[in-house]
Amino acid sequence: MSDSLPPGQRESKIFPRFGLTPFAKRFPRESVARLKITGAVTNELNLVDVLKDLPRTEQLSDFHCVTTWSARGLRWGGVRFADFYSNIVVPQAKPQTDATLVAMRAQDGARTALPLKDLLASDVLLADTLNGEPLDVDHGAPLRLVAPAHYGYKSVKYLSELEFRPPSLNYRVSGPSFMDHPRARVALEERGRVASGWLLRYLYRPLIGSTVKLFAKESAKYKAANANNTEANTQ
Ligand SMILES: Nc1nc2c(c(=O)[nH]1)N[C@H]1C(S)=C(S)[C@@H](COP(=O)(O)O)O[C@H]1N2
Ligand SMILES: [Mo]
Repeated sequence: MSDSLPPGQRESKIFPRFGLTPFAKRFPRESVARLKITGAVTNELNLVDVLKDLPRTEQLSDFHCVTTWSARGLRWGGVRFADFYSNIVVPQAKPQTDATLVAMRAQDGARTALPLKDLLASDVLLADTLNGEPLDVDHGAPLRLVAPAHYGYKSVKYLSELEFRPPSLNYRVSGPSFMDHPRARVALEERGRVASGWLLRYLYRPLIGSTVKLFAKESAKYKAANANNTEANTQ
């Protein structure tokens, strides 16, 4: 967190549920935090209750969506990715030394990647709480990545798989590949792969309002349907 916002960002008073429009209707299939560790590792892992027994931390950070809205001062709780990596991934999965890129996948089908060195930064978390409450489904329950120095699309919600791989740009991403910069650092305005960052500001900004509305509408529908199910189950 700092006083001024990164280039091209504007403060949003709310922290909206957000993403590429096809994802508005998609939700996690399960509420248990399971995480697969796959790829260039000696042992693939199928972890359940991922953060159990790991050192917990809380941090305040701003959240910057590539479309230019920023939510400020979010208090995330969870485990530092670096602690998860050194306590679980290294001893149990034994990644190969050239596995320096991590492809991330989510229960809703979202996918992106970050270099391992970016994930090992001290402000990158595997988070399961927000502002002192368990994560809501809107913001990524049961488990999400939080990488505040990178645009929001790297902070994968409903995280389900980490694939360790040798570096290459050929991993598949959620949307058109030009929209996914390999590092997407906010401070350098790395919004997309080809177009210059400042140009994308003007292309993305007009889409914010309708996207926020769509994501909120689908979330309300999903929550209403779930409330009915829960009622039916308890009768
Ligand atoms: N699984 C998943 N992760 C995702 C998205 C998504 O649609 N699905 N959207 C991304 C985008 S573009 C942003 S800005 C943030 C939004 O996080 P929020 O919905 O908690 O505000 O999540 C990112 N991670
Ligand atoms: Mo975003």
